This record gives sequence, C-alpha cells and structure tokens, in this order.
Amino acid sequence: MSEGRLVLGTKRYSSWSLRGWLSVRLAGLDVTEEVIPLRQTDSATRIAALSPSGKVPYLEHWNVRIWDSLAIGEYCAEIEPALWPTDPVARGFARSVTAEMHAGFQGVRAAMPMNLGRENRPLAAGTPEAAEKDIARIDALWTEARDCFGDHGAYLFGPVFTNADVAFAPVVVRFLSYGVALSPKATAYAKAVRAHPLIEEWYKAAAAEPASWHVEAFETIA
Ligand SMILES: N[C@@H](CCC(=O)N[C@@H](CS)C(=O)NCC(=O)O)C(=O)O
Repeated sequence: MSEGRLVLGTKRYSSWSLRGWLSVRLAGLDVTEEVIPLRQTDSATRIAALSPSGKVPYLEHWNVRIWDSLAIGEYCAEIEPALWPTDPVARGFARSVTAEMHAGFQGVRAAMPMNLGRENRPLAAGTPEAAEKDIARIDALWTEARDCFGDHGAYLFGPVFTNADVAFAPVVVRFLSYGVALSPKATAYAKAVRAHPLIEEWYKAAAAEPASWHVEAFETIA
C-alpha cells in the first residue's frame, strides 16, 4: 500500500521537483508519484488544490504534509539519516552549501533554466556575468567539499549521495545542458552525479513526457 503521494512538475523542467524526488527516493519512501505539467492553463489551479504554497514538489507521507524541497530533504533525513554526513564538521558544510543553493545562485537559475532536452549547447549570446560569478562559486564549493570531505567516493561528501548532492543535481544538469566549462575536479563530480542511477531514471522519465508538455519559452532559448 502506498504511504502517500509526491506531487511533481514536468520532469524536463522542474529542478525543485527533481530535488524533492531524489530525497524521497533515497529515503525509500513508498509514495505514489503525480506529475502536473507546468505552464499549462490549469497548472496553477491543479497545484494550488494540493500544495499550500502553490508550488511543487509537494509531499504527503502518512499524515505529514510538506511543500518545499529542502523541507522534504530534512524530513527524508529523519527517516534516512545518511542523507546528511555523520561527521558534524562535514554536516555543517553540507547544510551550508545546501542552504546556499536553496536561497541563491539566481544568476545561473535565470540564465539557464533546467531543460533536460537541451544537450551541451552553450548560450548563443555568451554566459551573463551574474551566471559566471555563480558558476565560479559553485565550482569552488564543489572542489572544497571534494577536497575536504570527498575521500573514498565520487560525491561531495564521499561515497554517499547526500542532500547536498540532491541540491546540486539540477545544477549539474544545467551545466551539462548549457555546456558550462568547469575545473577538472568539478567536471569529475558532475560526471559522477549524471551517472547516478536515479538521475538516469529521471532523464528517462523526462524523455517519455508528451511533447505537448513542452514550453516554448524554455525550448527557444538560443
Ligand atoms: N522553494 C520551493 C520552490 C518550488 C518551486 O518554485 N517550484 C516551481 C516548479 S520548479 C513551481 O511549483 N512553480 C509553479 C508553477 O509553475 O505553476 C522548493 O524548494 O520546493
């Protein structure tokens, strides 16, 4: 029997949904997935009927309701503590970079909307300065996490894919879509995230979505 439901937006575009879904899957919650296509005439009404914030992801697990990807990540970590590193110093770093991602990097978000249908194609007009600044900061913090905590594994904090990797997974996807050049260490990290079976599963599900869900504004970015 399903333990509840996880409501998501179009997998091709919804970076916040990808985060919520990853935490839920990594914690092993047995919930039914519902995808509401974004930017359709009834999207806002359909999401608002369920999610108090009018946003996805939205999780119902038993009698618990959660409507923010980071809150979902924290809830999932109560069930699967490995979603945060065990060492307090690493955990402090992991929580900080996750919060930094959740609250920031508007330059990358604005210039490079997630689109899983776009493959290694840089922005025709070049990368805006605000996005370049974000990319440099993200590359630096991935490198620092890998150098300080990443021993014995390919992810930010080693062998376990934590909520920090969850937070940056959609960023990896963007960097791959927009052909962003990274340092060798950040490139290796991005490759490891892309190769994770759950990321592969999400790409496959996105590719199976109907073409009628495609949004012109995202598809026509040069
Ligand atoms: N801070 C929220 C942001 C969620 C968010 O902005 N979700 C977008 C989709 S990626 C959304 O639901 N947009 C509503 C719409 O497009 O109608 C979170 O972390 O979950």
